[in-house]
Amino acid sequence: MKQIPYSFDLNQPDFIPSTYDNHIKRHLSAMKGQYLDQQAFDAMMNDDPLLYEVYELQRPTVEGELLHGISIVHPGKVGNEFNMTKGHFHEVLDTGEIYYCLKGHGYMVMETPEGEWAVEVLYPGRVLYVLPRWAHRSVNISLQEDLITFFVYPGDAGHDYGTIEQQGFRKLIIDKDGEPAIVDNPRWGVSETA
Ligand code: S6P
Ligand code: ZN
Repeated sequence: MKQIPYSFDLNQPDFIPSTYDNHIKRHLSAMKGQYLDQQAFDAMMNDDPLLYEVYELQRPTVEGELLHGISIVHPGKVGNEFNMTKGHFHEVLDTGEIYYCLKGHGYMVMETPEGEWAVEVLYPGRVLYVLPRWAHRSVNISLQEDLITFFVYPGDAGHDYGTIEQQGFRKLIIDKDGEPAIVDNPRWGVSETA
């Protein structure tokens, strides 16, 4: 881990950081219970495709530090739902996060424990502020291009994946006649993994 200030490049077309410490790959098998179409999910599990990747610069997970890196959601669908990240609350719920979209076209699906929800559009040059308390999931609404975002959030934030794994998000993003549509998740709150 670097002990002096540093800089790095995010170059087109892939925007992979010129220096990084961790490369995380998430396959379909990491998303059990999150996609609505269970049959489509099971059929695709033979190949267990790579859905998204994260490149992280490692920093101490303490207050005052900023964790940062690149998230890449590959194009595709499971049933008629677009590829997406697992999504999470931060363990320290009162933690915000900034996303800057570098490439592609996506939605950030967000919700609070109190039942509010929001969807913001991501496209190159667009900055998104995820407020403290809001769970967040990136969805790639292009079937051709990667969705690539730069993220930064406080070092002590931590991640709570369990809540989303158990209850899902209130809203799903589906392909409706070639257009992305925001629909209610009929299984919201119903545990698939318990
Ligand atoms: C971390 C930040 C992103 C996500 C990444 C993958 O707080 O929100 O780095 O980790 O987009 O999503 P997920 O939900 O699998 O962590
Ligand atoms: Zn986050």
